[in-house]
Amino acid sequence: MTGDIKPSSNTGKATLITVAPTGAESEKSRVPALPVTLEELVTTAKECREAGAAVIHVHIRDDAARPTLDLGRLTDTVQALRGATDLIVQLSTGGAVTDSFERRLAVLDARPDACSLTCGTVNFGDDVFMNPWGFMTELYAKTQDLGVVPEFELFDFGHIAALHRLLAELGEPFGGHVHCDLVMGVPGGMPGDAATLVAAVAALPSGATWSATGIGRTALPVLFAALAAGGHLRVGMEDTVTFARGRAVASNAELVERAAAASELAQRPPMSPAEARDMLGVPDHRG
Ligand code: KMH
Ligand code: ZN
Repeated sequence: MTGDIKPSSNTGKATLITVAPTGAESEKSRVPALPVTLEELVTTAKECREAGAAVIHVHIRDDAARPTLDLGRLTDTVQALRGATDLIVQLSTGGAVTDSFERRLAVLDARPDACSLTCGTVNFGDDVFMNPWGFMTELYAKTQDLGVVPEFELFDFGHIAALHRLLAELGEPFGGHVHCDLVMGVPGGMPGDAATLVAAVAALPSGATWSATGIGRTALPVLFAALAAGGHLRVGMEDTVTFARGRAVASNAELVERAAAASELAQRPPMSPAEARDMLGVPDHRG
């Protein structure tokens, strides 16, 4: 199962920065800076593009700021983000832990550039984030049919084994390139530390590129470990709402700015969306 990708294989290359601005877990009433309306999301997207992001990982909310997978809203969101920025628009197919498989599959009908695809079930705090094999394969086949580029979300080592099986049984993804995101530090998933990151990267499929994100207080250790190991970065208020001890995140843009500054220090400056499309095999559907 162990791939031959080297932890340093991206060294010297630009850094892909993905912003995950909203998520499904934080409440607007507790986190006022969270972008929940379409207008707030578009403003956030423009600021984050300016700060160095190339991909936006999108969860949306309803009029009461609750997570929703309403197809009309998702379609409008894809169009609005495409109209306002050149970011790669990646819709979440994870949704909230309460969302049905049917609604999660239907997300692709909003025709995003890309989508998340989680490679297994994981304990998720007090909840369970369900991704059984049958759902994974149906979702993957639908990405291939509709021409949506999947990003493989890996919360634990078993997910890496499931990714190998998925590729072996269903073939390569649309776009021809495998890109993974290590989601670390979820209570119930793999820990967010350097040793775990290096071990996970060593197990990825040969030729895959990868990003990493650390949830909560693992955000910075994972960010620095990912840069040191030659990986790419995901940051945003989906994953952390604390900028430093005792100081709330003021905006998604400041998280992207911090990631971009760290990338510059590592001499791997942020990648443009056009460069990211080339690396990930994502067509440009704008006009
Ligand atoms: N909200 C989590 C239950 C994804 O976007 O694909 C799932 C999640 C993963 O955020
Ligand atoms: Zn998500």
